[in-house]
Amino acid sequence: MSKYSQDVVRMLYEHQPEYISGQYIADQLNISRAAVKKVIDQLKMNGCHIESINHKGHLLKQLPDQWYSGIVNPIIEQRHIFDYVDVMSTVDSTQLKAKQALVGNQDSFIILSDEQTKGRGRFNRYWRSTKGKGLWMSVVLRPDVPYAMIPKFNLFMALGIRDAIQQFSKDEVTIKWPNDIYIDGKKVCGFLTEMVANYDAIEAIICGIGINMNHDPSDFDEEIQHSATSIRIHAENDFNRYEFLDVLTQNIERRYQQFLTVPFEEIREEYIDATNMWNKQLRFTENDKQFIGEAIDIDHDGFLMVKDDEGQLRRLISADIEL
Ligand code: BT5
Repeated sequence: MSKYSQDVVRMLYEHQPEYISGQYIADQLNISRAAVKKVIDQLKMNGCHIESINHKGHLLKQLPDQWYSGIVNPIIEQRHIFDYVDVMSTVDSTQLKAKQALVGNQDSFIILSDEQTKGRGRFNRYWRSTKGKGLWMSVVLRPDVPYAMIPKFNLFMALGIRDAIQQFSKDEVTIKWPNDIYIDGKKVCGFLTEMVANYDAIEAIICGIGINMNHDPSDFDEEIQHSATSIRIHAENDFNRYEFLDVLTQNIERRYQQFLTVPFEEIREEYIDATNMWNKQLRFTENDKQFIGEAIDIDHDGFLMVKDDEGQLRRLISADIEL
């Protein structure tokens, strides 16, 4: 693609729903009108839905089902906690890319991709990351905190992600402790937090976030059709992926700052209210062992308190839970 394509997409996006003339774009970028036309033709060929009318100009009719760095960059530049964002069209896993990119520097950044060919969940389980349908990203941060704080990071992120999705969903969005976000009994997001550490401190936190955004029910393959949902399925209005990225990263920034400055206790009630696991029998898997029990509380450190079916109280830091 032309080196001006990102600038042109950004201008079209910022001017929606107005048309902008080829001359205006040419003047802003200091290129010829013929060059602008070439860029716009290229964008159209790449699936960007642009309407061009003589004497009126060009209008971005529909948002492309892909991430354009020309629109993504200005959004992330507003977030103080990130140095940059790397926008990719395809990648094995944003998590793997992030781990490679964090070596030998102190940058905090985001890797965002339209598609992942080897998206991974916890315990190396697959994460289906269909092209153009979701938000597949990894966030690298550099908090100066002890290892023991990592589970707490997850709790703050869960609230940030939940709040962001809720702004776009007409149905209630809930947290399934510790790693999932649900709408209407189905998983809309899975995330995980990993870290790179040296002998005495954390070098980086890498938070991988997978959010189903634009899927119709038929876009999910058989294995997850009964258990997965997307924001679009529950959205009131047309869903704008860039607005969502803006809101999501604002929430991540806010919760990250909270994570650094307040104890979990301060958000504990809010977290409990946002969680969907109370008052029912659940199946837990912890270190390959299964048991049935009822979640009864989240304690001051963010551990899940469970009463198992033998009446014994268990304190979990992580587990697989079937609702
Ligand atoms: C998670 O794992 O839920 C964490 C997923 C993290 C994915 C992000 S995407 C960006 C970054 N790059 C990566 O490679 N990973 C991160 P877990 O709790 O283990 O759940 C995995 C299970 O969710 C699978 O075994 C499937 O049953 C189900 N699943 C897979 N893809 C799904 C999807 N798109 N939507 C809903 N459920 C899915």
